[in-house]
Amino acid sequence: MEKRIVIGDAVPNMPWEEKPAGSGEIIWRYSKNPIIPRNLLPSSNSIFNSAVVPFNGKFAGVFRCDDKAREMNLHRGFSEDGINWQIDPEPIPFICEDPEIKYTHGYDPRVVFLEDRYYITWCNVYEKAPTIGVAYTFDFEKFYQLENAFLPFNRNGVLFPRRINGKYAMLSRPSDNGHTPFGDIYYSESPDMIHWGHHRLVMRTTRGWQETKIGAGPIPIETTEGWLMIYHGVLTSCNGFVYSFGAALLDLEEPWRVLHRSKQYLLSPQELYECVGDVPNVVFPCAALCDAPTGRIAIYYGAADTVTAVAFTTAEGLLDFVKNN
Ligand code: BMA
Repeated sequence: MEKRIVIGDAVPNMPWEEKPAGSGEIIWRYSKNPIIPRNLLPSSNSIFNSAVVPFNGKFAGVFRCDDKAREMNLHRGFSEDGINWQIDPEPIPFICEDPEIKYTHGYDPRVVFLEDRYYITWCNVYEKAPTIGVAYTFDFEKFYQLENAFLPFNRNGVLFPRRINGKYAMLSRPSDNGHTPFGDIYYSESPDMIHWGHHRLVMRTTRGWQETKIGAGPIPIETTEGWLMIYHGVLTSCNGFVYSFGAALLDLEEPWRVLHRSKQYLLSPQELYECVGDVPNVVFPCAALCDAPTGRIAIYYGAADTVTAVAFTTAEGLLDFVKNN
């Protein structure tokens, strides 16, 4: 049992796996990856880059399901154990009073429990341009869509799980309308989840696996030493983009201040399901469940833009990694 360093709840009811004997890695893949095959739904071409949360003693999630027309959509799912999922065949019917911002398509969701409800952020297609969509649900039955957080073009909108200095807080990655060849992580605040400002730069790209662009991944994990932010980074190889992920530690009260950042990646595409698929060489994390009493973490990531996989680590291991690398 680790000493308690994570602020949050227990997530006891998932089949946690211990680090394989003899492994020197900080992070280890679930033995039965991928957990969600591309064709779980009759209509799906691929199911990846998806977000899950503990819900009513079980699990709920919002899944990126690209269909066989290659439309990107958000679908609801439930699970008893966080591993085996039942996903709705139809996209979420968001309730939205303003036809101007009404959901048409979306991708790369994140989900967080914040105060009294679950918020969903995603890359929303508004007037054919990507920006950050925001919605909430109390029960995973009705989903209410709010204003888009930012102007296009923006991706990877990730909320913090509590207010910071009295404000809602979000990370995001201003981008372009295509396969953005640049991108840094920014921090923004809002008093009401509608109006966003107080924009601050958090981190720029740097060398190696994070040389081309970076984007926040799962909801940051609150620890006694700062916010643990798992993020993806992209390297441009002679064969195209390679998506890996690493971690950084952000100041608790001023999260735009980076305390530590990993020079090495935590996980890069190396298994066959990460290297081969619709977009080869992609691992893209969108959720991390942390069992606060033990510090165990399960990271959910999309692999090769095709399937969904899980990897395990610990908060203590991650903290040591970001501090020592
Ligand atoms: C990004 C997003 C992700 C995707 C990645 C690799 O721009 O579209 O959804 O996983 O590219 O294709």
